[in-house]
Amino acid sequence: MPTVTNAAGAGQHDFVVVASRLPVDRVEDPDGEAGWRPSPGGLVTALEPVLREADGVWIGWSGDAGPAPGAFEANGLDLVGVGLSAEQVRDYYEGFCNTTLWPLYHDVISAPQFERRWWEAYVAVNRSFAAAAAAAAAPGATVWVHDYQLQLVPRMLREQRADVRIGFFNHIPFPGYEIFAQLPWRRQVVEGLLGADLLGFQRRADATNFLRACRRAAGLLTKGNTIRVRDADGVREVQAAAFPISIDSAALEAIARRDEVRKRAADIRLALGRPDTLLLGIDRLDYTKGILHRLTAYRELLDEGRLGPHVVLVQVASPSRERVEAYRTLRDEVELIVSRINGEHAEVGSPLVHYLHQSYPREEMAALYLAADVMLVTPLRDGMNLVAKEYVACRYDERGALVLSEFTGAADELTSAFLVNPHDINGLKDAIVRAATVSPAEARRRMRSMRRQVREHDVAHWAATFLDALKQAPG
Ligand code: GDG
Repeated sequence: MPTVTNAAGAGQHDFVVVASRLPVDRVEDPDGEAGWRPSPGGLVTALEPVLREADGVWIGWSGDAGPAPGAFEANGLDLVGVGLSAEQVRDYYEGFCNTTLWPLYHDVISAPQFERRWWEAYVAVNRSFAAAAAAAAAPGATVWVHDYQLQLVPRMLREQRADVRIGFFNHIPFPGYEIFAQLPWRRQVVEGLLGADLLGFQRRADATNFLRACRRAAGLLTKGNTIRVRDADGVREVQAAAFPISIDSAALEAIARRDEVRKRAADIRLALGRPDTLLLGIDRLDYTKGILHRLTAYRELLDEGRLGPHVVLVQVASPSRERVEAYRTLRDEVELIVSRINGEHAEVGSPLVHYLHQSYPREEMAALYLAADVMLVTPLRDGMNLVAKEYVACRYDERGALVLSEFTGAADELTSAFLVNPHDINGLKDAIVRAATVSPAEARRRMRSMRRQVREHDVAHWAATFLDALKQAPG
């Protein structure tokens, strides 16, 4: 039995979620009074029932520089805010997380930068999160740590609290060893993660890449999904496996079925001048999402006159990481090609690309999904891609077609999509044309099969499967 090494300082929560961000945003009312507004995402929807049932707490950062907000309650959930100084936001968040790890783990689509100062900030911030988790967890609690921003937390936490059960889930890809090996701190990252009892990845390939990194970067023995780790308490066995994340399919479908959302979908098509075909892209404005490849394919199809008379593209690119240079450059490149397409092909009053650098409420997203004939999801690398699953969940009418990059986790599951290699612009163009001209019968067959997958494997199923495996992990 594991020992309670810190029972005196143990907290009171039997279930602790540790994620880079809190599930709320700080807001100010007109009188300058600060408060918190829920920022609903898939993760909080999935974990809310578990949090309520197990007297849980969510530890995260508010998104603003400043002192730690500490423990508070919002929307009936217990939350603990970790504080980041302005320097930590720069070095840890914008630096190590978004300019080192993000591009490295996405197959170096953009060149990662390795700065020793950023690594030191990463260690310090991970230590703050681990301390907050150690203080909140009751003896024998379950702690679930999320994502690449917090890879050192499992080991730091285990060193303080050998009694707790620790799970870790990586939302983004885990790269092949030849790429991971570039990281000057590769051994520390592997050892940090191995403080967990169970490590979850989006795809089998990510888990395999991690197992290889354990052998190569840390010289450990692995057998199947199991890694043998020797630490202060002797030999432990850690499991690494795939747990593909999903969405709250039923809730999203219910939004799409609302009268006002269906009306809005019809109004969107009207506002676009009743196109014969409506193509749609929805992404955070991120260089992993293949937005430029998609726009290039669309532009060439227009140049060649292969798309029929009235085919319109709506591209929502929600603002993201705007202080990071690679994101500013991408925005310029996207806006240049959008204006070239419109400059060369549009007529007065009817642009061919409707580019929206804004964020929308979920109802508007559902209306867009419902209005679109062809959904374009073309990342160069993506852990899962929830947008693809959201499109499928909204299409209760069994219409519409999905063009989906092979390099997303979703492609392992949504095999009835029109699968593409986004680097192959000719192949991408052919897939767009096929999706735009597919017969209604074939479109229905494909959509039905994808909908079955998304309905049966929703986010609640994902969380339950992971937490069940964590309970059973050898530890
Ligand atoms: C990471 C991994 C993995 C986007 N714009 C708006 C908006 N969104 C929502 C989408 C979707 C979510 O954001 C984006 O999720 P993705 O999965 O597509 O991508 P990442 O943000 O890169 O997420 C990814 C995910 O973690 C989960 O593990 O799938 O691979 O990179 O839900 O709908 N939502 C609203 N307005 C917008 O303007 N309301």
